[in-house]
Amino acid sequence: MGTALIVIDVQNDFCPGGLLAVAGGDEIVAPVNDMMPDYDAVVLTQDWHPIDHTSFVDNHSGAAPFSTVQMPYGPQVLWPRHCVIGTQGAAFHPALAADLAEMILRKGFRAQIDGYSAFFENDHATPTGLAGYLRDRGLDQLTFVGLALDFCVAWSAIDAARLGFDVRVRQDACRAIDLDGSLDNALADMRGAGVRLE
Ligand code: VGL
Ligand code: ZN
Repeated sequence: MGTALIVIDVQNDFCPGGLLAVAGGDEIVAPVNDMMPDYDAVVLTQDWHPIDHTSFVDNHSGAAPFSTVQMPYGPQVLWPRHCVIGTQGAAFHPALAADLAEMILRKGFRAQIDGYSAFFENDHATPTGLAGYLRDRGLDQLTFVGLALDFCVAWSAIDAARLGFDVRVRQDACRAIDLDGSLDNALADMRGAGVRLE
C-alpha cells in the first residue's frame, strides 16, 4: 500500500511563452510542489519528441494546426512542434521541484506514434513500463496533476484506473487545452472509468 503523486508534463512548452502553451499552465507549479511531500513517491513525466515526430503539424504538408488525421493507431491531433528532445521547451518548468521526484518517465519518443498516457503509447497497447514500476514499489493509490488535463492527464488517469490502480485527479493542480469540447469529453470519460475528480 503506497501513494504516488504523478506529475504530468509540467514543461516549458506547455507553459505561457512555450510552443504549445496551456493557459495558466505555470499557475500549477507552486501547488504541485506543495503536494509532493505528502506522498510516498513522486513521479514526473516528460513529453519527449524527436523533431520528425508524426504529431507535429509541420511534418504534414498543408495540414492545419489542431486538425485531426487518421493514423494506423487511431485519430491524431496535429500539434504545433513542442517538447523536442533536448530543447529548453522540453525541460521542466524551472520552479518545479523536480529534485523531489524518484522517477522521471519520458514518453512520445518514437517518431511514428504519439504517447499521451504515462502507461501506453497512443495505440493503447505498447506499455511504457510505468505500471510495472508502480506495482514493484507497491504504489497503488495514484494522484494525477499537471498538463494538460484533457489530454495527457486524462489519458494517464483513465489507463491507470483500467489497470486497477486507485485513481484521483486534483483539478486545481491541472490546466486544460480545451479543443472542440475536449475538456468536457475528458471529464466524462474519466468519471466513466472510475477516476475520482477532486
Ligand atoms: C500533450 C498535446 C501534445 C499533453 C502532449 O501533455 O497533454 N498534449 N503532447
Ligand atoms: Zn506531445
